[in-house]
Order: sequence, then structure tokens, then C-alpha cells
Amino acid sequence: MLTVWGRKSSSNVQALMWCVGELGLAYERIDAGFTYGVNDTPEFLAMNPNGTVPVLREDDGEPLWETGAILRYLATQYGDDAFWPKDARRRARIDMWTEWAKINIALNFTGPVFWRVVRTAAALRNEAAIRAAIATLGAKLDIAEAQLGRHRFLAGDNLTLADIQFGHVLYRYFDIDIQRPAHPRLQRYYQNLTERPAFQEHVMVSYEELRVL
Ligand SMILES: N[C@@H](CCC(=O)N[C@@H](CS)C(=O)NCC(=O)O)C(=O)O
Repeated sequence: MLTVWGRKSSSNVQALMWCVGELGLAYERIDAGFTYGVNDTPEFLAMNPNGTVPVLREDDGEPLWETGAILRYLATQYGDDAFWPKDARRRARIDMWTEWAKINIALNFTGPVFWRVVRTAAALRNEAAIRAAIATLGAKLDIAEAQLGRHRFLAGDNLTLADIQFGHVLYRYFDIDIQRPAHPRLQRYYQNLTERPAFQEHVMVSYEELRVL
């Protein structure tokens, strides 16, 4: 049994929970972070000295933090060979896109775009910085657009860990009030993700509690 600490509105928790859902694993989730607190308690800091969510603990195992590491653990322990291949070379190709998505998409979206649009008061919003950040992100999404012309999913023709690191960002990307460059294949890929029950449950989650007016 997995225990996950982290609020539903955290993008990293969403990636983790989507993966848990796709793998069909039993879990308990404890709200933590932001207004829910918990992550500043001595007990939590003993599990994760960074005070960040998510944290995962399995039965009596040691706690794990860093979303990318947790995702790789779950994929290795529970994923099938299509989701996370045992063969090192095939796995590395998927890991390449997984890492790429975290660094180029999640990190270029969450702080530079999402925080500036949703977590910044309207009066303080820097429209020029937002436009520049969308352009930087858009150039990376061009790479995904090309890749999605070759494959149904980011790293091939089935869902892999790369899609978890990539796709969890797209709900917010397509939902927030911004001008987006045209990426028709990306749009179609995202529409397909929205039909997945685990994506609906864990990623298509309201972010209104984060909004600064
Ligand atoms: N590198 C860490 C970053 C974790 C992180 O920054 N989590 C955010 C939520 S997405 C957090 O804990 N924020 C503080 C809070 O929610 O109180 C990871 O990938 O897990």
C-alpha cells in the first residue's frame, strides 16, 4: 500500500498520482503543503528535509521524495515493459523524453507561465514576461509537435513514463487564459489524454485554490 503526502493542486503530486492511477495501485493520499500545512512539521521534515510534496512511502519502506525519482521507482517496480522497458537501451530512449519533458516543459511552464498568470495578482502581472515565457515554452512544444507527428505518444506508440512527465502539464497549459501558438497534434494528443480516467481524476483538478486575484 502506498501513502502519498501532497495536495491535489500540486503539479508534482498530479504527475505522481496520475502514474499511480495508470498503474492501478492502491494508495492513501494525505493532503499536505500550501494551506494544508503538514509539510512544516518535524515528522514530515524527517521524511523530506526539503519540506516539499510529494513524498511517497510504501508500507514500512523509507520515504521517497523528488517526483522524477518516485516516478522511476513506480515504473520500475510496477510498470509493464511497454510503460518502462527492462531493456536498458529501450528504457533510455523513454527516459530521455521523460527528462526532457521535466526540464523543458514542466519547468518552463510552471514558474514562468503558470505562476505569472494564476499565482500573481492581476495588478502585478508582467504581460511582456508572460509572452516571452510562452514563446520559450512554445519553441520546446514545437519539438513535441514534431515528435507527435511520428508517434501517438511522446516516446512511442503507447503511454510511457515520458507521457506522465509531459502530459500532466497540459491540462493547465490549455486551461489558463493565455494566447497559445498553434500545435494541432499536441492539441489532439491532449484531447486523447483527457479521455483517460486516471488523467481526469488526478490531473484535471481545479487550481482555483492557488489563484491570486
Ligand atoms: N523537485 C521537487 C519539487 C517539489 C516541489 O517544489 N513541490 C511543490 C509543489 S508542486 C511544493 O512542495 N510546494 C510547497 C507547498 O506546496 O507547500 C520534486 O520534483 O518533487
